[in-house]
Amino acid sequence: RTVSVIGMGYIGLPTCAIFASRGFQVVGVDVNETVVEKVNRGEIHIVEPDLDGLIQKVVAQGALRAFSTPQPADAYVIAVPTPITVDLKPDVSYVLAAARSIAPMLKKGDLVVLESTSPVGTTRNMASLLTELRPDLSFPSDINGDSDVYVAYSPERVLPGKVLTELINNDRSIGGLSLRSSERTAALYASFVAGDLFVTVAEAAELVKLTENAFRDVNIAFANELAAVCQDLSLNVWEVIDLANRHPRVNILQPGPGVGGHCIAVDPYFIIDAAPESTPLMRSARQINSHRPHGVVKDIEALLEPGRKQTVACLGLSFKPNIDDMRESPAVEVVELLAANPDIRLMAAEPHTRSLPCALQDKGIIFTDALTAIDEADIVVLLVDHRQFNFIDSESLKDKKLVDTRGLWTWRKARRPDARIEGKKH
Ligand code: SAJ
Repeated sequence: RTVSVIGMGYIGLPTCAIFASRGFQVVGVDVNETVVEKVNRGEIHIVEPDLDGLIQKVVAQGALRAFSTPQPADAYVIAVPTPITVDLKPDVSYVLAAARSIAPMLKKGDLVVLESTSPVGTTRNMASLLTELRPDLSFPSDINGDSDVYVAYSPERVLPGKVLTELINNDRSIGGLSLRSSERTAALYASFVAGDLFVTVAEAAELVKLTENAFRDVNIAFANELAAVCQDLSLNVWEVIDLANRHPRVNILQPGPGVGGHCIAVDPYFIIDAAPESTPLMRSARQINSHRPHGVVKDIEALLEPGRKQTVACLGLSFKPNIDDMRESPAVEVVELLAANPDIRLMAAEPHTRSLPCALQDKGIIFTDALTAIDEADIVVLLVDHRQFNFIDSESLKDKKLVDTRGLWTWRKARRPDARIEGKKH
């Protein structure tokens, strides 16, 4: 049994590793030659706990081999990027290119599963393209019918930093273009998924994936809006949220400098694009979250004393805590905006990387460690709540002006010990 995974990125590579560890012969395909060479050496090009050891093992066993062009298999799993264009339209060209690349190899009995986050209708469009390219084979067209090749959508929903455990333990939706396609897909994933598998139609499975991330975006926008309300009313937003969340049916997420990464900040646009008249809430959440970095910069600039150049130390650059990924990071955007202010001497610290990302190079920003930056700063800005920053001594922050976008110092560390009177259930 051979599985080919097209795209060896943040999702494809761990998926290759898991299939290979469950007895499949796995062929990983990526257009990037460097990725292919690295994987064939048993190395990885992304940071993800425990993945390096697993890849090393399955490559040494000969269960995973990487190629830059597609190879024949019995099942094809497509895990390529689906970005948005500058005018916020979904770009499914990588999915269609992947389908084109496997079309010549398809044979009767094969399965094609799309995993990439995709606009509603993409799986069916992909099947239409395959039908055009391979008129000699039949593809699913009727939910109850049979076909030569089976096609389904089954989105990943794993959290970067916990990918291996979540791949195994999370439940999965499976949207086959026919019931037989769903059955085949369920059998494939049952080889490693310990969670439940839920069968639905392809379009519903596509919308489910987008909905999960849009829900999180709206919830974070709510927290960010509440942060603005609390600023107006001189209240501590983290305390308000913490106490509101003690209600058994309230679960508000955390405010911050904005929403980064390549999922939550992107996927709602796939829904907005498909139903522009019906999505005022999602659109407004996107606006609130993508405007946050500008709000943070305004708060920092309000602390500057006129007529004197002051040092601002920005702590953290990644898009969320305890990872090195700086793609679409709101922290990077804050630093980039601050770099344009001639009254600021700007310092930045990011314990997970050795240098500034491209977007911040040649802008006069001093890249250093957190303690040096704090020491020299007039204003300290906490942009990412990395574990390391928990250990910063409050003495070193004593005479500094603080902009704490994650509530690390202003709430999590400063919680009053006498503010909780324990009830009988304790
Ligand atoms: N964030 C906040 N406040 C919060 C939580 C997050 O401001 O309370 C910010 C983070 O700092 C970060 C951004 O949101 O900048 C996104 O981080 P995240 O941890 O919420 O999500 P991702 O992008 O790492 O992964 C998400 C996950 N989706 C959901 O939790 C619904 C993951 O399960 C998906 O598989 C992934 O998107 C994906 O690939 O779609």
